[in-house]
This record gives sequence, C-alpha cells and structure tokens, in this order.
Amino acid sequence: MMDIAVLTIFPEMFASFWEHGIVRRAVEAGILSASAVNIRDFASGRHKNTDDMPYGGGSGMVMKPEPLAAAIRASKDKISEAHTVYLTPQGRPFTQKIAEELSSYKGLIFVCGRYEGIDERICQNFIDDEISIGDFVLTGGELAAMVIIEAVIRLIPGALGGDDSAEKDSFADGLLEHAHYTRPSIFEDQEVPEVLLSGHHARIEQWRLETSLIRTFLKRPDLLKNRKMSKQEIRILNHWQSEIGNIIDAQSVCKSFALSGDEQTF
Ligand code: 4GX
Repeated sequence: MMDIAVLTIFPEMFASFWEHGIVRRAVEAGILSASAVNIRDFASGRHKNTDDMPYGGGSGMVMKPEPLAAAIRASKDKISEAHTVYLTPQGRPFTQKIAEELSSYKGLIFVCGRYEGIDERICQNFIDDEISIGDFVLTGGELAAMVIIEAVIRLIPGALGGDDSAEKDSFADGLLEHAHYTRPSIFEDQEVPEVLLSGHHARIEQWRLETSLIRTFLKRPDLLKNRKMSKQEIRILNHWQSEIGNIIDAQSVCKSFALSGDEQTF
C-alpha cells in the first residue's frame, strides 16, 4: 500500500485527478491512498497568508516557511518513512528510472510551490528530493506532481490490471514503441502493413522490433547512446545503415551525372 500526500494551496485541482483512470483504479484496488493537503490550513493569522515579500526586494512573492513546515510535519507524522519531493525547474530531470525509484517508497509527499518558489530553509531542512518535469516554466508544481504521480502509480504491481508488465516494459527497455494499427485494414487509401495481417508471429515480432529501433534511431537517437544492443538489434541497424548507404550512393551518382551534363535518367 503506497501513501501519497500532495501539499498545495490549490487542493481542488486534484479532485478530478484522484477520481479518474489509473489513480482511481489504484485507490479502489487498495494499493494506494492519496490526498491533497491545503497548505493554507496550516497558516496562522487572520488572513492565513501562505506567501510574503522576498527579503532583499524584487518582484513576486515567496511561500512562507512556517505553514509549509507545519504541513510537511503533519504529513510526515501520518505517513511513515515518507520521501519528500519538491517540484522545481532546478530539480533533477524526471525520467522513467526516477519513476521506478519513487515507486519503491512506501510513502511520498509532494510539495507544490507557487509564486517565485518556497523559502530556501524549507528546501534545506524538509525536502529529500528536488525533481523537474522539464525545461519549461509552469505557474505551480501541481501539474508536475500529477505527471510524476501518474508515472509512478502505473509501476506499482496491480495498478494496471490484467497484463501489466508487458505495457510498462516498452520504455523500460529503452526504445520507442513500434507503430500500432487497428481496423479498418484500409483507411483513406492508407493500408496496414501486410506483415501485420499475415498471422506470422515471428515475422510480426521482427517487424515490431525493426520499426521500434528505426523510429528511435530517427526520432530520438539520444536514447540509443548508452544502450546495450542485442545481436539482433545490431544486425537490424547494420542492415538499415547499408540500405541508407545505398540510397545515398545512388543520389551522389545522380548528382555527378547532373554535373557532368549527361542526360538525367534517375
Ligand atoms: N518541473 N514549476 C515550481 C515554483 C518555483 C519557482 C522558482 C522554484 C523556483 C516545474 C517544472 C515548474 C513552476 C514548479 C514554478 N520553484 N516544476 N514553481 N518545470 O516549472 O517541476
């Protein structure tokens, strides 16, 4: 059973998130308990302010330390051995590997900042981990927390229902997914690759690995950089490399013909 608490000044943002899709399923299956905690409930004073002006001046506001400290302490008391994560562009870039790492904790506390961020003393004394979901600027950590929670929950055994492991393995093996097709077999003059209709399972598997590898090579070559390739994968890439080499050779033959003033026959 995993316990998740999200600390935010906009807990309503999570109402529909908890109630749909995989999160809901995980809660109903009894493998997850999740809640959004309103930081404002831990603020004092007539206005229950959660932010204040920055020391040293400048524009924007900073989240006050006291309400945050009280909210984090209350969650840590409820969730034993919780790992506390702050969402910030300055954090380590989120990856599937970090999702796997987080899925092994019994409890997770996500701290969502708004404005210019939270008081540095909270980062230093109350936060175990800083994570960024990418190099772009959001208005608050809430959406980043949802992204991470979804990626983590689907790794908890039993969260996907049915044939689970197959699904999550697609990224775990470091390649992009192969292409997918469903009926009809001809859609607006576009046919489904013949091999998929053949019923020949070995050839289909070979085709899937091939499209998966080539797509990764073309769209995300960075993913192949530190990857240990199987013999079969090396064979596929070598085959494509020589195929592409042939095409390039053919084109340079074309060009030299064109330059030499001979008739263009290609
Ligand atoms: N991946 N945001 C945090 C508040 C803030 C402002 C400045 C530290 C310094 C984000 C991201 C993200 C918006 C969450 C600003 N914190 N979080 N928030 N990208 O952009 O995770």
